[in-house]
Amino acid sequence: MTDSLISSAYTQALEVIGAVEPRIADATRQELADQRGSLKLIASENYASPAVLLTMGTWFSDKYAEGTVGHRFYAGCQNVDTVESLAAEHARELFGAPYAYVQPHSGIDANLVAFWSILANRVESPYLQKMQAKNVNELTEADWETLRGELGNQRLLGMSLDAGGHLTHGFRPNISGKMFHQQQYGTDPETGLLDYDAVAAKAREFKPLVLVAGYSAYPRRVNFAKMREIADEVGAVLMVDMAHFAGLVAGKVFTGEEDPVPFAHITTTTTHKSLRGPRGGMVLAQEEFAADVDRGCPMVLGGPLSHVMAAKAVAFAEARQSSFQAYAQQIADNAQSLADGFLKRDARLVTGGTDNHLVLLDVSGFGLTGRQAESALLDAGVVTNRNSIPADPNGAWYTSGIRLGTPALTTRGFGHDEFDTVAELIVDVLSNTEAGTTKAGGPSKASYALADGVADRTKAASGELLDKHPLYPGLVLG
Ligand code: DSN
Repeated sequence: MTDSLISSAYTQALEVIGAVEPRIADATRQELADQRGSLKLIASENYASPAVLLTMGTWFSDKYAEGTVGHRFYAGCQNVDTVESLAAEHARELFGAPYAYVQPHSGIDANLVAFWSILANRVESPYLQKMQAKNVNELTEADWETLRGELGNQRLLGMSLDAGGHLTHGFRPNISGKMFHQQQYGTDPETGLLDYDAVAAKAREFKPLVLVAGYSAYPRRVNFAKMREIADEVGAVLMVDMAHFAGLVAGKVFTGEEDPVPFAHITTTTTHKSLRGPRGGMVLAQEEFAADVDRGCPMVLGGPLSHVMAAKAVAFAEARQSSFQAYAQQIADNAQSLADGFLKRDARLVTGGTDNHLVLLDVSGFGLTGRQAESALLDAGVVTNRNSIPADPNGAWYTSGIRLGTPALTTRGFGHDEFDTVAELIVDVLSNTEAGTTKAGGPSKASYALADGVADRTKAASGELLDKHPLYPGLVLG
């Protein structure tokens, strides 16, 4: 697609939108300017291609298509069938999966589909059929108690949030911690690394129905063959949430025992992180779970977003090109450069480094909470998110960490030198930020003071990098 075609497509689209609600057209233009002008280091974000973005803005948005390909609850779904079949076919080929379900709207939805499928597949319960037809958000504590009892009090073991797991991996307040009795595994307190023997010991003792592997803030690779061995030993289903690193699997950076798809009974993902597709979710499964996963909609999901499924197909087609493998390798190389950049400047990283797409910077050495660090960095045009570190004394709200990922800036063309400079800029900002005090004069976990001039010099330095690697270089809005 030529630059002028993309420019004119967006210019004209914004004119059409602006004629109805100019403030939305303005906000859309501003969002592009903001994304172009800041260092985006949020590990779960990326920049989708114009082809993926354009695919989402069509009349497929107007079609209801509950059900599955060839088996819909609405008439007139022949073109949605084409779209969904193509997206699933690309996904199966890309990941070598026997079965792909491309309807989930998000990662949480994909995980919910996986949980209900595992229960439906492994537990005989007429009550489950009844519950599957209900809106889970309306269930009370008493309903959950009854549900857990009716399902034989099934158990789930997942990685804890502060060790890098996700809310949906059995965090007690999340639905995953309500439908199952849950326990969590952490990481080694000394090394911060996953301790497979400790996971196995916990699994032997707890005997979960579901063992969840995968993470959203763990800066290391996981051996999924070992996780499967543990699951098999205790008769558990292995579910892997690869949302963060799906792009590294698709791009063949994670192969062999680091590729979850051959080892997991069910693999879930989002499609918009390192995979660089539209915002959405997906479930990959071994054949034995296919029929249960297929009932995701309408059992636990609303009608599929056909325009997003179309964009998933386009993104997966992109990820099947050899250039995506080079991109994925560069994501991992860049994370290494970023980690090295911090370590040589004496900053502390959880686990001492990275071998995936993210680093977790412990900001307590700068005398800051994650919240203070996140805010000071944002003032300097560096977009990150605060994150708990293992056994975090500041909890999940203020935190002691900053999570930084390389997928987005790698899309812009950043390489080793640029990421070394990014580490230098971040260390400069944090070294020049002081924690504030509360009104009562005690230490504050939120307020901070960034020294004069630091934000300006950071923006000037990052501006040079961003100008060298423009976002959507040929896109000029008229
Ligand atoms: N929100 C995603 C992330 O940032 O990791 C996970 O849900």
